[in-house]
Amino acid sequence: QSVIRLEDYKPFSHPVSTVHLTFHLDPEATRVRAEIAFGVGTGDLRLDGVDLDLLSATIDGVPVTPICDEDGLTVAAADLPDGPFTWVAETRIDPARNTTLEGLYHRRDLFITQCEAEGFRRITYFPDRPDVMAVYTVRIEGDMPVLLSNGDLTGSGPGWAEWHDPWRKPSYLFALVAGDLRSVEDSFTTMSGRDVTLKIWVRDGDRGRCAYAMDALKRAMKWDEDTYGLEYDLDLFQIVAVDDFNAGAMENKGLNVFNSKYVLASPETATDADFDGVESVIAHEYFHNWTGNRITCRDWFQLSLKEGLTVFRDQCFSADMRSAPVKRIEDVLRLRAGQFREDAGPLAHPVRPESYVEINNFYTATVYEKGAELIRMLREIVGQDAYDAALKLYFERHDGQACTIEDWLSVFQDATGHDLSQFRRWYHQAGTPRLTVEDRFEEGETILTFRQTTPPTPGQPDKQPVPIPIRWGLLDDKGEVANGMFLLSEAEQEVRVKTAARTVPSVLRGFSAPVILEQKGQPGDAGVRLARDTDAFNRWEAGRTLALDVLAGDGDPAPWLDGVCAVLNDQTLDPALRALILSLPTQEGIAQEIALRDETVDPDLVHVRHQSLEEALTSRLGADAMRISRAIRPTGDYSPDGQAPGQRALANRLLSLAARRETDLAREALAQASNMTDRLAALAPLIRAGQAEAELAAFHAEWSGTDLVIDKWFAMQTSLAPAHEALDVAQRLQNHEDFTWTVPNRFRALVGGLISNTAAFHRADGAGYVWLADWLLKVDKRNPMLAARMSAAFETWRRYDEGRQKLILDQLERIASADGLSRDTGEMVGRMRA
Ligand code: B3K
Ligand code: ZN
Repeated sequence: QSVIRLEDYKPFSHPVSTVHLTFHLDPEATRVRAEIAFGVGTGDLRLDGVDLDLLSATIDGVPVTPICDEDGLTVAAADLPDGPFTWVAETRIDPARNTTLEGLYHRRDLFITQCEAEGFRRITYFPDRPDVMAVYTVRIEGDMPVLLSNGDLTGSGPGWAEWHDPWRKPSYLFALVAGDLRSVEDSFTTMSGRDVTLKIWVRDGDRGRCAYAMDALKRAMKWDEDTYGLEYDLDLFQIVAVDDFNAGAMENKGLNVFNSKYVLASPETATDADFDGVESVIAHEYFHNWTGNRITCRDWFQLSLKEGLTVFRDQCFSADMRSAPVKRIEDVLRLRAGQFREDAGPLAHPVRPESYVEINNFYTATVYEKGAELIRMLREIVGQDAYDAALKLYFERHDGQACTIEDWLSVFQDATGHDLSQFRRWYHQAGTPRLTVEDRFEEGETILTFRQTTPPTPGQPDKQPVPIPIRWGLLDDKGEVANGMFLLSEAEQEVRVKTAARTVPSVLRGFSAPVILEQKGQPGDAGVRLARDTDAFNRWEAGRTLALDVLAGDGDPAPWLDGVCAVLNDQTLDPALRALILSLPTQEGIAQEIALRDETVDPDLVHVRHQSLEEALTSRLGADAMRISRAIRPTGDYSPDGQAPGQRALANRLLSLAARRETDLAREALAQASNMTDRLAALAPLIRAGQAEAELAAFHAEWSGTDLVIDKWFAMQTSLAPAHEALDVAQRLQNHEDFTWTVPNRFRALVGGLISNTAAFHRADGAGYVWLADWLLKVDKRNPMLAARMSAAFETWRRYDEGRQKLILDQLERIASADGLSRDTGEMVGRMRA
């Protein structure tokens, strides 16, 4: 496998100014004419191209015969004019047989493109790299009512349309969508008074489920103006929802393409979490217009330049739209579940990687979520005003450019005067730093001693200290006596605070840095924080600490039970926060904690402990669970905004506990449920108890044909079925007539659902591993990106006992030695086995 290295970066040989594309759309034989204006350059002309039939090529009108190979073509320098020249090539492609869902593909009568990272080379020969930017004009010919591309519509007639995007862009932001689509229209007036037409394109029949996405889009546009002073820069902004998509969505200039999961939502079909997802993905893709499109990446090693920053921006947006502490807790849960897990295993890599085989394998939790944490820390270190000044300078200095993370850090240094040389390590060092804190009280002072280490990761045996912003507070029995922010930059440092007596430290408030905190306090400290920390995040964190003492060790459940019951009854606390505090860590979270303690993870034991703590909480609450659940459940019309989702979350958490004893309570709740959130919450205990047959059949009958809901029907069964039955359930469902493994959403629902059912996937006999490997081998032949991504289910193999380790390694080896394995999956499996 050939390795691409950051150190080998060279600018492209020839500048490009304009690109004119003409598409004659045909499912099996689309012809693409590309006219590219090249400027004066040096050396051969090397263009990327994959799975293309070259029909003709000319340079300044004179036919040329380039040397073609598997990845592209070369025109020797000797055959190129001295001055600028125009390249025209005609290629033929087969969108119907393109099963990779990269480039131009044809599914269910729609033509769809996905060009990031390297899909454009499946459309025509081109320098398919983000630092080659050009102005695109596109003509589409095809017998379909809707023919879309980037920018503004400049002309159209029956069977054709022409588009022009005035903004220079890299090829990965090119998009085309064609087919029978309907739109929902709205408009937005920008801060400078320009009217922007907004269109969301969906299939006939789906227009009724676009209102929330449209509303989120308008709120995101306004927020970016208010918060960053950034205005939209075209007269038209379009979103297309498609059912066959590998990613969540794509920020193509002026024409975002979305997985329909992040557009279509109604109270009957989408849960509160789905509404949240729509809001944040709509915002994320819209925010990319500045952080990604106007300022893009020089090369794919810089991916976090746009992704980390854009995730951070969408997190802040969502925090402003709803409860900020609750959003922070959700973001940290996600960070730990995906990124801490990745950082602790064989796939660990820095936020700015140094090499890759297949770039699609680096659209990871580390590049996205840890990348966002780094921006958050920068803001923490320099302060909000300096952060604002730095962002202002970033857009002034780099608008229209393809940049590096170094450029970004230089802007921060120049704008704020902070020396960020040590901060760079955060981008280059993989692994999650461990932070320990010890406290002592001496002569009228509370002394906090902080220490940091970062464990070795693949290719990086030795680590240097990183700057860790630590927000802290000190609590006594009346409340908070002091607080502050400390920047730990050395391996060990102390903070001294004058206090009258010993206080209880609350450190890393708001999760001010993406580290694993080990707190060597006194018994009872966590209970104090859970009861009265002024920082909501650390109240939640204290509950989690107490729960993990029971779940990952042999701690006494009483402090956790006492603490969370007190919280439950605190009417002054946001119900959403109470619901989070009342929830146990996931089995994945427990496994991570056990692994951190250098103990072997036994998935069956984790499952048993998880169940018994749920049981203990159920007993403790007794009749209170249903009483409070009923009292807090919102009545009246469903709204995904405001207090209602938090109230539902708490009501449903309590229902899940109460229904452990009495499944009839879940049946009753199901009968009364009037929205998808409540329905799924009521179904879950029945599925867990293996008593949902009739209910699942009724659910299926009601929603047959509504793909996103049928996805849920598959996912809830494989993810919630009792561990010893779940694999059988999955094997039965994969023969269901609605199961189409070639549709990524459906595949992820069933297979991803089973993987998330940890005790089932990690069955001691290895049947779960064999089953997944069979699927990966099958999917890899069609859609390598999807298979490669799913293969990360195996990344935790070192956590388990020798028996399971061997069973997983056997499957990894079997995959690695399969004929015709893709570069994508080959790289993943190779890294996991290394
Ligand atoms: N930039 C796209 C992701 C593309 C995935 C390519 N494998 C969506 C996003 O991050 O906004
Ligand atoms: Zn993104």
